[in-house]
Amino acid sequence: MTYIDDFPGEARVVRAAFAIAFASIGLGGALGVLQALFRTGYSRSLFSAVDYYSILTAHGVLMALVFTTFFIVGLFTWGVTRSLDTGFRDLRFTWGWLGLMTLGTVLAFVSVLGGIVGWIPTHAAVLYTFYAPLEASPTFYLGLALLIVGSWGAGVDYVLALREWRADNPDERIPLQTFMAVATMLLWFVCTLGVAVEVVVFLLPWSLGLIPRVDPLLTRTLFWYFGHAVVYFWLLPAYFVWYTIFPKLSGGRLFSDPLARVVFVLFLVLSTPVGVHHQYGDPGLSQGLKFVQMTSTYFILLPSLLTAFTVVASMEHGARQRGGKGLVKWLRALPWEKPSFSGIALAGLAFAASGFGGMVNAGLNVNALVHNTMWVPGHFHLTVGTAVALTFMAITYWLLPQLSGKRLRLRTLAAVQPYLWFVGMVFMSNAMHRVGLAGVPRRTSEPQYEQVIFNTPIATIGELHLQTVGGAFLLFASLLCFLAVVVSTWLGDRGAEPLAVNGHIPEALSGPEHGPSILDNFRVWVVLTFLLLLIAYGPPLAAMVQNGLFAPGSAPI
Ligand code: HAS
Ligand code: CU
Repeated sequence: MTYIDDFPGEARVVRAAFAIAFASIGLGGALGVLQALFRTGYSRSLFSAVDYYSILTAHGVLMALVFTTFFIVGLFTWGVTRSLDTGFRDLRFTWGWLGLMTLGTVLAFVSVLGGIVGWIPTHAAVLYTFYAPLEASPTFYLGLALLIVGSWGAGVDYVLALREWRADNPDERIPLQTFMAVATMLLWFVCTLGVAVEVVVFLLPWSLGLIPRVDPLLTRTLFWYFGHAVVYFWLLPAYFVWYTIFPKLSGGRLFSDPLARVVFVLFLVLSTPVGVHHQYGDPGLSQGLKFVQMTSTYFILLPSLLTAFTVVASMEHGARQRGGKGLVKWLRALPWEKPSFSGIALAGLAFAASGFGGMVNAGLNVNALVHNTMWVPGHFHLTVGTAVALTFMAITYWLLPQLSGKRLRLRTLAAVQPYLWFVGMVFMSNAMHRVGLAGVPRRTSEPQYEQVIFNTPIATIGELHLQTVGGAFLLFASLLCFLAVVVSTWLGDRGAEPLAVNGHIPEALSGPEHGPSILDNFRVWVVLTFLLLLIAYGPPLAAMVQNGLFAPGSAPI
């Protein structure tokens, strides 16, 4: 039996969410290529320097906010219903939140489009970080608000399903996939509070003309309270795949279930009180506050380092089950020809590199070298653009047959797709890091330093620009392969023979009973999260609003 036979209604929801996610990544990816051509100077005639900002906003919003959120709610809907073995109580509610998310996305996208298309009376060239003093049309903020409120509905569905399951299974440990989905959604509830206040209390009334001005420092601080934690809202679903499905794809089993729970609890508690590491350059925030949040940022490395060891250990266990031997030779025993496996392994490899980049970013003093340079887009194309996006694409190859009852088609394209992505990203992101170190800024339409020339000398900015553009084309080719496989599979017939993909997930080598049951007590972790938040954000926010909510001020403590 596959998922679609057990939960046909939920499978339809997941497919709808995935369809919107894939449409966004397709459109956003095409805009990405245009951007690379424009920014490196290869084709400055594509659009105007002013339109660049609208296109950059559309690219960032579609990739980082829309693709991720839709994929995540789809993935978790599958994981929760599968692991609890119960469907949602009322699918009308489920379609309701998915509809709200879709409406919000359309509204936000059309608002951005207004900046380029003359007859649409909106503008939103505010980038995907959309904080003041840049201002967008109210419809843009409204759209994003609906996207977020809709995604809260997904969290409500997961929590309700868990409560129902708990009533029937009072003494059992929460199944791991549901545990992870609920922990991630709790993190999402906590961190979106910041952006909700920013949008509803400040940005929306301001863009409607109801209040004359906002305090940029206060709204930026509220944004980054959300803006850092959101990266773990993207990462944790990838970890969900790495912990619960990847060991099986490697041929083995997860090493430790309790450790996976500890990792997710650490993310829930520690992800939010670190947002100030995006504001090291902001005047008005004290060095003391920046130092404290730098220290907490280094704590949040811990769960990822734990993940690196456990996931690689589980992968090695799988390789040895498949007959792998030796210190490193076991790597050869892994199924590198299977895109669901290779995509995740390559995503992990990219994440190992970008994790070190993150450590550089987090240093209060070293950050001054890289802040606002192309280094930062280099960092996030490896993290969210590869560790997360490539994992999502890879697992689609494994999930789609279970969700549609159809065999995966165009398998050769699928097999090369992760490698193309990885190689493209190695070129593009390495070049971005390096031009960033040389001082090329981000968030600007002007190509700094050398302009394009095809026969640029080696080891110059011009050569790195060439690598950026070359990488971008490989990435786009990879994306086209992915979309071709998905669309062709989707349009294919349901064959008569049973599917080769088996959705069963084996138990961990060390099961949940080996960990303390307090791990499953989300109430404790949420209280602890708010306590830390009070310490981290209470004093600076109180200082900022002392001279009035809407007046610019600073946080001297
Ligand atoms: Fe970051 C900026 C610090 C992780 C995303 N980050 C950004 C921005 C984005 C982003 C989008 O402290 C730009 C925002 C903007 O537009 O301004 N980041 C960190 C740190 C981490 C980190 C310390 N970032 C992420 C993740 C992201 C993400 C995850 C998205 C998903 N980041 C920063 C800072 C800035 C920043 C500053 C501000 C910069 C500035 O000045 O503007 C850590 O969480 C990283 C920990 C990771 C590790 C790696 C562990 C390795 C693993 C791999 C295992 C291997 C496997 C496979 C499974 C310690 C788990 C093996 C395969 C074989 C074949 C062997
Ligand atoms: Cu961050």
